[in-house]
Amino acid sequence: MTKKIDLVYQENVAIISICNPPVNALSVEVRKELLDALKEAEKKENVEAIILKGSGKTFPAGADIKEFGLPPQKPDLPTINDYIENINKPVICALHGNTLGGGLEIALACHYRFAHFKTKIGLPEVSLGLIPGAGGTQRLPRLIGIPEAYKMMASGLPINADKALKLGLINKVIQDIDESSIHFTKDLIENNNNFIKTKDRNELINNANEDKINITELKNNFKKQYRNQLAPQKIGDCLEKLLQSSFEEGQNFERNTFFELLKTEQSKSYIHAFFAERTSSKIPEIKSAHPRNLNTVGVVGGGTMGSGITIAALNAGLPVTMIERNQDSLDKGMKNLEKIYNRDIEKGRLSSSQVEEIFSRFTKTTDFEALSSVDMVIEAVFEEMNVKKQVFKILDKIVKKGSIIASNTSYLDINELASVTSRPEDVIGLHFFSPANIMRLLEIVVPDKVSNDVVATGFYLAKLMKKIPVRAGVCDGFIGNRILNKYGDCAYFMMEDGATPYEIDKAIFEFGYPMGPFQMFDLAGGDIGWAMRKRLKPMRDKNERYVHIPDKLCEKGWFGQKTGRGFYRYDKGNRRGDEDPEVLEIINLERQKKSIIPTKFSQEEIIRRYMAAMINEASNVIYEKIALRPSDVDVTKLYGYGFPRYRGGPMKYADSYGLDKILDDIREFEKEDSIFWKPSNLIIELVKKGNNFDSLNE
Ligand code: 3H9
Repeated sequence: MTKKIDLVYQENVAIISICNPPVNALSVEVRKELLDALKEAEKKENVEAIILKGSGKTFPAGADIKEFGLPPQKPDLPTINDYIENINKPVICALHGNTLGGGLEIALACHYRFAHFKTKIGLPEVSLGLIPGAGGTQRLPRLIGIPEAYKMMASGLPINADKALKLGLINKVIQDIDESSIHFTKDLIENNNNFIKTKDRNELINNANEDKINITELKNNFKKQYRNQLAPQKIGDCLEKLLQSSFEEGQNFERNTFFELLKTEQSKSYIHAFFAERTSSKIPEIKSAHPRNLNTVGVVGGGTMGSGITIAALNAGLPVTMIERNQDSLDKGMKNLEKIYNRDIEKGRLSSSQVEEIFSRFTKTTDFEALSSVDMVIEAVFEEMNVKKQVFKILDKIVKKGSIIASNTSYLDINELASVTSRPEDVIGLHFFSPANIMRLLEIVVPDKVSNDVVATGFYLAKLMKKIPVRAGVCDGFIGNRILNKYGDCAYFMMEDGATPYEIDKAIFEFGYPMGPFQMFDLAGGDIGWAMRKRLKPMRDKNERYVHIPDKLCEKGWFGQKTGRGFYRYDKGNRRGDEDPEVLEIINLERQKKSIIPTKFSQEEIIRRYMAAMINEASNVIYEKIALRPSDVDVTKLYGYGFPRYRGGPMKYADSYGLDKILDDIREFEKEDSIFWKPSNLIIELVKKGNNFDSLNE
């Protein structure tokens, strides 16, 4: 086994490097060897100081998440941190890369902390449903005070080295890890510097009462901000303990709380999401092919989607040519871009010179010929097969051999689009989500004849754009929208059967979504769903249940937020929307027409049906190999549709709820409507075998 720790001596300084690529996670081997190295360096008489650093790209980015859930193995991290803190020689850590979680907790126990100017420093345990479990909640506030420490731990967001210096978290920002840390360590030795252990720094804690720090109030604020999440509240409990007891008692309390959280469904779901999003780019095509050259991109369309895609490509460092059919549309596209970049400048996200550089890579024209030499064209024109086919025919004639022709369609058949070109092997679907410059999900839709290197290029583009790619097969709506249509229908059925749109939205919001389905329909624009329903009408089984209410609203021109009315009223720019009695009247009329006697739906019942519809269709999507694995469905729903991350995604939720119970629910609803609620074969098979969705994630 390769060594995880490297110990070298440079005159009177011991240098310990942690080598466990890719992120130097603190696995049991690392911990064992680290403790041995610390003991050895401590014992050496001529050693006057110890430097601790990470080799390669980073200081440790945390505990080894793969070990969570396995029986704990000694030595544990708190023991190592206590050991470091109690060494009688100065222990200095030289931080770089991503100093996160357990990595930062080691640093907090050291006597001095130097950080390379590019270091990111944070305690992201909340993003795994956990709290820092190796002294972080007790040491960080002793260095930077309770409010700042609570903010860092509850948000999980890293700070940069300058901010860390300002807060008092580190002692020095350095330019070079090796030279500067040795140089400053020698300074410390020469000046015979006395250090104070972090656990003994009680000044900020003792001042907490004087400073009127109210942890209950902070906890309440975070309760609102991090709705339904356990860990931010538990961090507050640890901070209360910090004020009431000794360091050791505080640390024990923290440790117990950490293990308590590790057992929760929330933490398991978060950890599932962590690995799911790193698995989605592991696809068969990449094993056998390399990406094609991707140095220039063309975008056809300057509307909302086209502009968003253009910005995503520009921000990824690519030169982009935007095409529109006339000057007027081109000017509108340009305005879209300027609006977003001006906001970036206003908010300090980009400087004027950065934006200038970005625009120097941007070309706009109405002449398709300008695309002749680009490596990839992404079509983002009106969502209508014939319009897209026209564009594809033109592109086929113009773009050079070997260029990739991609469509941003969110529903349409990419095989059909590919068939109008002379090179279906170059055609792929790249389904961006709106706003495309912000939303991280990218469905990469793989038609029958596309070549593997084109698929690999799609995944490469996602990486350049820092997006989360998910491989999808061709079907109406691919993974995300196909499933959305089913639970959207389920929401319509509940509305027609007796629940108001507002009751349904409230239930879904409380389940953890940022908004309910009717708020989402209003935000996206009712006309989009309406167009899709009209397109699918000829294919619809006459016996299928169909709810006319959304069409009735569309017939009135009520398309949601953009028209001021939809399922909600948006008077005078009110974007939250008010309940609308006229909508309730329309619903009532429709119920009367169909002789439906309204029934009451509890929140629990709404969730039960909504989730069953979602999971059943998701299961079909996996069964038909539209999604490669259940975790890809989870990633799609987490990143594109607002599924609460602390529930891990619909497939993880199904496993937690019990697949047999899901099947029971579906069979119960099947008695009302055997077409809509036909149980998925995959669920039936899995339940028969006593398996769950996770068994298919390998
Ligand atoms: C903690 O520390 C608890 C303590 O308070 C208490 C303990 C008692 N473990 O993300 P990437 C893998 S909780 C195991 O693509 P990047 C990852 O799966 C932890 N594996 O790289 C991937 O594997 P693969 C607190 C890990 O450069 C590969 O490394 N820390 C871990 O885009 C590359 O990862 C965190 O929550 C890990 N800790 O981003 C930080 N981290 O190639 C978690 C990564 O097989 N990590 N892997 O798919 C991150 O946020 C990002 O990895 C990081 C680098 C920003 C560091």
